[in-house]
Amino acid sequence: MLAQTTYGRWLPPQLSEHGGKIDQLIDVLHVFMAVLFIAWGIFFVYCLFRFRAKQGHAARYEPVKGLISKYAEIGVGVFEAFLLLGLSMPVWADYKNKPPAESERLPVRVVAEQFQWNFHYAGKDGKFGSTDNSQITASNPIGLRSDDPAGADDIVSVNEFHLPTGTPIYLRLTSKDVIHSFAIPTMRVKQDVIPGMEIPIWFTAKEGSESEKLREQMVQHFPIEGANWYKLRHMIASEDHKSSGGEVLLAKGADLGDSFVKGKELIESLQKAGVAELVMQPRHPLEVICAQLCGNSHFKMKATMVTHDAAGFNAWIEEKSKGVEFEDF
Ligand SMILES: [Cu+2]
Repeated sequence: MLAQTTYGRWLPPQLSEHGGKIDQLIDVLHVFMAVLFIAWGIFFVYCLFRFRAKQGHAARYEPVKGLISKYAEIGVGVFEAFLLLGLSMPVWADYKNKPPAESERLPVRVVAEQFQWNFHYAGKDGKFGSTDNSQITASNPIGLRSDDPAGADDIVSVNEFHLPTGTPIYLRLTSKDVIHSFAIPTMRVKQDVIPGMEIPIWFTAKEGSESEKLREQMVQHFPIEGANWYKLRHMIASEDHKSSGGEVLLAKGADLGDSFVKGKELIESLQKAGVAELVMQPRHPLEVICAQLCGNSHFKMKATMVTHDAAGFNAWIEEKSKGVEFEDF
């Protein structure tokens, strides 16, 4: 069902604390580039017309002495310097130079491989068990050592990234095989993952961006005059919905935007297919993807991201910390 996903036409929703500034930068850059593109394009077409070959006109070879073009060029240069020195560098420095304090952050090791994401949590004791590549097996993908007591309660989550909102997450990224790129579009996080290196990256998910809340926002049920009306926001259809006569009411991939779903037959079709969640999918899935073409199954290198409030996350750690089983020893 979740094979087809899309992030919409512009930027995906922004759920991290630092991401607003990055979005602002992207917006400013795009608007500025659009203005330059249109202005230079108009000027180019004007020149083609104005200075076209004409009978009895010879070209002059001295440069133009007009001041307008000079001022325009200086203006563009000054604005570009402002973009780099005034906007980009402070935003980037603010984000990259200040790792969260050790006492506040949640450390998670991320071990990438063709084609999955392994998330290693320290568990209840807060201590990471040591790993050994020679102990890697199918059920122990990061090679956690069975003789290290610190690793007894460690959690290794394959393709499922659980995190609390409002807490700085401190990731240490490494790879078992080739270069991957750890990317969470909704958190504005992207970092190359390189074998033999451990690269730190950090971010904080905004409070209120818990998966449960988001899901509730996405699908709301409205009982009106005895019929179920669905308000399906930010959803796309994952299959065709047809009337009894075979007419397509809602085509696969249709984006519902913010509109109400209307029409008796369509609602019946939705109901027949089960609850709305089964036939529709969020337009903005919360997921970790690989942004580096890392092999023939790169496209399916994805992890689900599940955001919790602090209590929900602690409950998850509690539940999963029961101990790692090493079946293959
Ligand atoms: Cu990859």
